[in-house]
Amino acid sequence: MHTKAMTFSRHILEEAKVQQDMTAELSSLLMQMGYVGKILSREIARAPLKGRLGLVGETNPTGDAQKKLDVYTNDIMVEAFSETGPVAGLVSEELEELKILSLGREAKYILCTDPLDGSSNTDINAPIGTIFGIYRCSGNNHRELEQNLLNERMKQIAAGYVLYGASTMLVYTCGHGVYGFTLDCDLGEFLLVHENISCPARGHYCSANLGRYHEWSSDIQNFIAHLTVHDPSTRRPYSLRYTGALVADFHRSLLEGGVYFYPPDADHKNGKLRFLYECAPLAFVVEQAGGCASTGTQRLLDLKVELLHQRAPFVIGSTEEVALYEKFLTGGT
Ligand code: AFP
Repeated sequence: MHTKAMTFSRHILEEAKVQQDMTAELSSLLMQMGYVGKILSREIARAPLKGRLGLVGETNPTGDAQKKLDVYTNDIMVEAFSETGPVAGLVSEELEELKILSLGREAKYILCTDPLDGSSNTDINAPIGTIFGIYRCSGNNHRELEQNLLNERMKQIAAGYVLYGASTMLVYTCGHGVYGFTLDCDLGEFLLVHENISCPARGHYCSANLGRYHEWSSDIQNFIAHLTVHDPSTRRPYSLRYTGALVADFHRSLLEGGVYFYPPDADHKNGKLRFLYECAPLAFVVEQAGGCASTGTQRLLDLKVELLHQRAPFVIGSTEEVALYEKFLTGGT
């Protein structure tokens, strides 16, 4: 079985034969991301044995309490991409500023990442993830790179995530479909399991932190009232699934259909999730799979960002549910 299987590296090489934008530099960057996914998978599994659970006692640039694993996985990410040439700059949830990694000729990309998504799950052995978005870049120094990234003169050309769950999965797109690979730990290879993933146009799961229900606008409360009405002819009520790790909750919507949303609340006036390394990469993935991502009032990827750690209201998943959410938010129902 394994001799026929398509490894992640071979998949990238095959794509490079037919996709012009899959340059040698992008291929090597993506392969390195696969390698990082394997290291993180191993280190996350060992964390309880190595004393790497619990809090550090510091906060990250957006005010979240940092877990030891947040810092450790960020250090691994920085180290892994400092050793290779294609990444000019790294934007991470755990770093205040864009970090220059290389200004060499090969350094054509900016990597935006949340190295450890869902940190509240680390200490209870629940799913967590790594999110990445890759932007083509130009710029000779820190200021130019950051300005170009924020002015959207750089295009997101690849994105994906690694999900550390019952098994470790890597899902990626480089703008020509979405592919999902499962890590075979014995072989040390990500093997293709989900070819050309298509997000169902409609599902019956919804994911949101309903603990915030009373802080949400009446439009969103009405949307929830709609989803929870008992009407089997329209497959309602929807079932609630919420792990507290965006990657895990989104992954369910991507494969099985449904909707994930994180609207503004009392503590997060502009939503909680960060645009560059949480929302935008998953938006790119979902659109490539035929789904949708929005702020509730506009396409997510059309949003102009001014700050590296800018937050955005976020809804993502099946086209029908995202459209319905927008309809409730813009007074269409
Ligand atoms: P981090 O662990 O990277 O900070 O991400 C957590 C997260 O941004 C996202 O993964 C979850 O969907 C969301 O927060 C959960 O937030 P609540 O605990 O407020 O529901």
